This record gives sequence, C-alpha cells and structure tokens, in this order.
Amino acid sequence: MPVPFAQVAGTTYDVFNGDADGLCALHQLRLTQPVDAVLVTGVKRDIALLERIPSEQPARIAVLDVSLDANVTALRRLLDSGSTIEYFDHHAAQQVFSHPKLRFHWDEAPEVCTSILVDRYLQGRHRIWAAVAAFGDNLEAVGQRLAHELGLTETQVEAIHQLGTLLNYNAYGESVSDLHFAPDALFRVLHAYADPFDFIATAPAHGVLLDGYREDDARMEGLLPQWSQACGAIYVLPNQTWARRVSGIFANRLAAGDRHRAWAVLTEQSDGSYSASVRSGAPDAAPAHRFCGGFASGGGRKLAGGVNRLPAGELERFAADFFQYFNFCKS
Ligand SMILES: [Mn+2]
Repeated sequence: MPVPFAQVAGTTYDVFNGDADGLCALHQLRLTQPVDAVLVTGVKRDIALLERIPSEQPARIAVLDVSLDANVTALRRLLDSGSTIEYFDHHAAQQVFSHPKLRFHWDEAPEVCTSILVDRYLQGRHRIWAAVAAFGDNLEAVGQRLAHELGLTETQVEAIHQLGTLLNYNAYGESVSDLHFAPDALFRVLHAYADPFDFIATAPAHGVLLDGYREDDARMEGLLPQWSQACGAIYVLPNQTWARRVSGIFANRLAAGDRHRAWAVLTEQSDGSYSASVRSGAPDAAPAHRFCGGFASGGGRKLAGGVNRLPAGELERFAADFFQYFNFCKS
C-alpha cells in the first residue's frame, strides 16, 4: 500500500471533478485514507478548481480528474507556498513539471480514467467503484472487464452500469443550479456507502437521480440532427435546464450508437452562447480534443472533447469545420 504524504499542518482539500469519475476516484481514496477535507468541486465543466484554494498556509491537497494544464498556474502557486499535492488524472498535462511536493499519477490511455488510476494506487481495494466510474465515463468495455474480474452477476453489472450513468448525468449543467445535487453534497451522501448496491437499494438520492434521468431520457427521444453527413452529425439543443443536463449523455449515447461517426451536441446556454460536447469516431486519426482546441475554451481527450463557450455567431463555422475535420470515413 502506498504511503500518503506526511501530514502537514493546515487544511486538507479534496479537489475533484463533479462527474462519476471524479466522485468515484475520491470515494475510493477516502474509503482507504479517511480525511476530513474541504471539498472543492463543481459541474463537470468547472475544471479550473485549484485557483479556488488560498495559499496563505501550506495545505495537503488531493486533486482528482481535472486537467493539470487547466490548473498549472494555481498548482505552482500552491506548491511554492509549501503545500503537498497528490494528483490523479487522465486529461491533458503537457505543462507537467516535477516538484518534490507533487506526486502526479497520470495516464492518458483511452482505456484509463482517473478512478482506474486510483484503483491502481490502492491496489484494487475498492475496485467496484472504479467499475462504476468506467461505466459512467463511457468506458463500457473497461467497466465490463472490471465487473467480470469482480465476479459480479449480470444483474449486478446492470445495476452499477446504471449507477455510473446516473452519477455522470448529475454533473452536467451550466451551473450547479441545473443539477439535481451539488457534487460536493452528492459526494457526502455517496461516501457513506462502501458498497454501491447499498447506495442503490437504500439512498433516497439514488431514487431522485433515477427519476430525473428517466424524465430527461424521455425528452431526448425524437431529437433530430441539425446537420448530418456521412462521417458525423451535429445536434442543437434548446436553452433549458434539462437540455444542459443531458447534453453529455446524449453525446455518449450517439457515440455508442455508431462508434465510426463523429458527433457534436451543441446546447444553448442562458447567455445565448453554446456549449459543445464532441465525440470522435476515429480518436487516433482525428482526436476530438484537437478539433475542440481550435476554439477558445475548447479541449478534452482523443475520444471526447468539448467547447465550453461557443458564441452564437460561430455556430456555422463550427459546423463547417466539424465536417471538414471529421472526414476520416472517406479515406
Ligand atoms: Mn474522467
């Protein structure tokens, strides 16, 4: 078992992405290394989280499932002030540096998510939550493999698959007010359950998520693409809370329906701009994050990327660029 950094004086902060992967990564870590920490999190798209931590006093900080590149300035500031940082992530980290007080657990392989990195670190001690996260992070095959290794029944696999989907679903929105639960509140509820099947069977929060998901699910049916070509399609969703909640799940669902096409789901935000969730049908030849990186506030990973704020005036350019970039199916 790896040894945690020595206890330093001052506050402990647990900084995590509010999605299934972030929740399950921290859940595993704190089931093994319990700490009464200040939680720093937000909606899935809130990834500049380290800047919220003050550096007046050295702190002990765990960071899970947010890009180092998006946090590098605050990371340096906190390390310079004497904080120790245990960092687990699978997003872009081109600006990584070594520092005696930084431990960086990172792997950007497409079959890895942050909860799997924590599972490796903890030598599989709470592996079932890594399986929940894998399903939630759209890593279907990885979730199935982990579930199989754990000897779960088919019914149990279905249950944790749905749990991953529900936890991930809760993180999508423009702001926390779009969500059924603030991610820090959901973490505290979830963290009372070492066994996901207990959470599913007895936590009222699970029922709330399931009902909300089913309602939003019904709204997704019948959506039609705004633009569609051989290699991909683009959907545009209206300026409503349900649409902001389902955008990521809808994109994952489109991708699961046809892995060889590229998909974009554009969702109108309250200020009239759009958020974009992008899935590539050819993550190596045409990585999603490279396309998204062509827009201000764009980024992500090979398989899945996004643009946080696309001005309404750039919609047509986005569509034209999308079909030009994702043309791999013709080669
Ligand atoms: Mn993740």
